[in-house]
Amino acid sequence: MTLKLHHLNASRSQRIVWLLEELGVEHEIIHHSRHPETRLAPPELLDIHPMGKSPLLDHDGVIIAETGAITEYLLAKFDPEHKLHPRTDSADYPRYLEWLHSAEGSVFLPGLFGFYLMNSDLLETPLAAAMMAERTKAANHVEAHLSKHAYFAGDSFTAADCLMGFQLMSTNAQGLLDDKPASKAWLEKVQARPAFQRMLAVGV
Ligand SMILES: N[C@@H](CCC(=O)N[C@@H](CS)C(=O)NCC(=O)O)C(=O)O
Repeated sequence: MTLKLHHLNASRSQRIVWLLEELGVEHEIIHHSRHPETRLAPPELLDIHPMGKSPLLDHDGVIIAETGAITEYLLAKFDPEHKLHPRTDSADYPRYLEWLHSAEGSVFLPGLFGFYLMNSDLLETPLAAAMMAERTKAANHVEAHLSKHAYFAGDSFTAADCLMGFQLMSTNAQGLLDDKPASKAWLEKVQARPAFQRMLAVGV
């Protein structure tokens, strides 16, 4: 069995590096570097998948793109004891699924749009203001949830925490968690995990 992750530096592919470390499954990381000016992925990723983006998982020659799909695939194959994902009959399952997909959906998209608007020098526009309002709404939603629950799916750490981690780390790096004590406390807690530290050692 061979399991390879095509990982792009400074990207949300680090969520899968972290998940692989949490799973403890043997794997290889293939590093790719962003173009220093455009910040785009190198063209060699286009030889692997038509979208040319990272993460890309290669399991025995089968290529899988999209973080949520890669996560569900890895858990189905390598987490038979459900240590990192609740069983479908668990009360935590609906919340788990919702956060797993929020990490690339409604909670994440306003920040991504904001990044594109900033790069295009369009921050002083009604669209940028609308995106900022959406981003604030999402950050408040995360904070309210983490004020009541230890982890995204409930009382236990799951893959949803790995996926939401990038969102909270980047929000924190921009100083936007300064008035969000529950989000900050969650971040400190998960950053102390050995698998998170191993992810950092891989080079994010
Ligand atoms: N929806 C995809 C997004 C993948 C994606 O956009 N990856 C970014 C890294 S954060 C990328 O490869 N960007 C470089 C490029 O588009 O050239 C997922 O969930 O994996």
